[in-house]
Amino acid sequence: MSRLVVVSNRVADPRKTAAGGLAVALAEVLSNTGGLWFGWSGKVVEAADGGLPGEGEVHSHQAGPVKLVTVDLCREDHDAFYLGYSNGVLWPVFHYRLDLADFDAGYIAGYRRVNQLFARKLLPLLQPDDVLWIHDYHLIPLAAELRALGCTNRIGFFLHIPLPPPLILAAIPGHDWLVRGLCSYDLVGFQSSADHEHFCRYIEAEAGAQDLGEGRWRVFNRTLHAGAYPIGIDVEEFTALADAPEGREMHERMKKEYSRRKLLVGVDRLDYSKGLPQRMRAFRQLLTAYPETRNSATLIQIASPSREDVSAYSDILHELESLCGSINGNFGELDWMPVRYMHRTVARARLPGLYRASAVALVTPLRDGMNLVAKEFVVAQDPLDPGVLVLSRFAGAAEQLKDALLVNPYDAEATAAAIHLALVMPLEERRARHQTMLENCRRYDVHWWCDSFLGTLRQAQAEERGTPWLRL
Ligand code: GDG
Repeated sequence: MSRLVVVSNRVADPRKTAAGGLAVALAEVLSNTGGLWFGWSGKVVEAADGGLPGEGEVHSHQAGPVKLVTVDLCREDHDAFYLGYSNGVLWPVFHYRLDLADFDAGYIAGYRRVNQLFARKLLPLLQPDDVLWIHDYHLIPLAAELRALGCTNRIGFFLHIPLPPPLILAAIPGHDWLVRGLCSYDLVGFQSSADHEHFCRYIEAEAGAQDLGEGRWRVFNRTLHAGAYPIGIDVEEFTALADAPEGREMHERMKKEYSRRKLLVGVDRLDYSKGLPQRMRAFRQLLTAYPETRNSATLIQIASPSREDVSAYSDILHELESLCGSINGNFGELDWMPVRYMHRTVARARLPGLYRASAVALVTPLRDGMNLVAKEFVVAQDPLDPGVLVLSRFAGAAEQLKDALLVNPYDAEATAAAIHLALVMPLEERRARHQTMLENCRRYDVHWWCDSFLGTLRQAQAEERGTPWLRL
């Protein structure tokens, strides 16, 4: 089988457990093919130390059967490519937040420069039969840049975040350039059928694409495959983590600590897309509208630090701290604090025990590509006495986990009512809902995701040899 080359902004050492299910799963596929993983090293080189735009030192090391190759970025490239265009334009707009986008005209040049740098450094490492799998919004133009240098390998792209409807996408200056970049791939994968639908509507309306059926499109004089490939978790890996001594110990400890109360849990990166202030308002509404929950329900909210050098993130941090403080101030008792909020990263080995000890999980993003926490919560439950998932209808996961209590996170009253329902739900109903969700998580796990995406990409390879390359 041809070798797999994965390219993503960040590269994780798959041998470290902190890497998470995605890294482990990708590493497994990479190991089978003796693969290569390429990305940014995470190192920023200052101009004073010789960091030049569009240049960067390459590092390479072997992690088991997988070769990890990374490249440094200079300060100017990092700021324009990573902070500016990726996280200041694409992240907010793709999460429907035009109000938070900073359309600084200088960012796009840095974005393009880094994609060209990646293409230049990656090309000499490629073998003729390699299949390339590029990940996420940082690297949308990479296929076109590789093609411009003469690369003829098959290249697939997976977007981990949502794709907004055409009219929101069209607000980005240069959106047509961006979508031409997407159309340079042989296969483009999305998290949900809603995102896939947005892509199809955009290319039909803005680029006159022709639907060839079965996920194939004729656009910009070439053939492209597109589809929904919802990402899953590594169920076996996560179950093993739950059964490991640290997982069990955490579960026992939390059960004991909260034996008199029901535990609600939220685990998120501290990001405005995750709906944390809205969640706190819904929890405050729960305590207000259902007084019996006072002194009997505790919310543990882990908000792991993320992108702290982007200003919208410090705003959300302050808003969240102030809301948690006021809920505890208004409702807290000497022996009960309603919210335990932690702005810290918790060791991955402790997450399954925390999930399992919780009666309810609050996964209420305003917009999310998929949301893996929802799936981790389901998989960590005791099937005989499972907790209830309260899930935003705006998470990609809502297309699959239909037996969660689906909520509109903007509606604090209705979300509070759903949380109350979750807290009092009879055992039989909890079991029935959990069973169907668990089956879904098992069936559509991370291995299914890899296999189905790569299966289509390899098939596209056989079908479309000779399709002309698109130049940006
Ligand atoms: C993007 C898309 C899509 C969180 N806090 C801690 C911690 N986590 C882990 C969770 C989970 C992962 O991080 C978060 O996954 P999500 O899916 O929620 O979200 P994003 O980071 O926004 O990722 C998203 C995903 O890509 C995959 O395609 O689902 O929609 O936005 O695994 O457990 N892990 C540890 N400590 C924490 O404090 N160890």
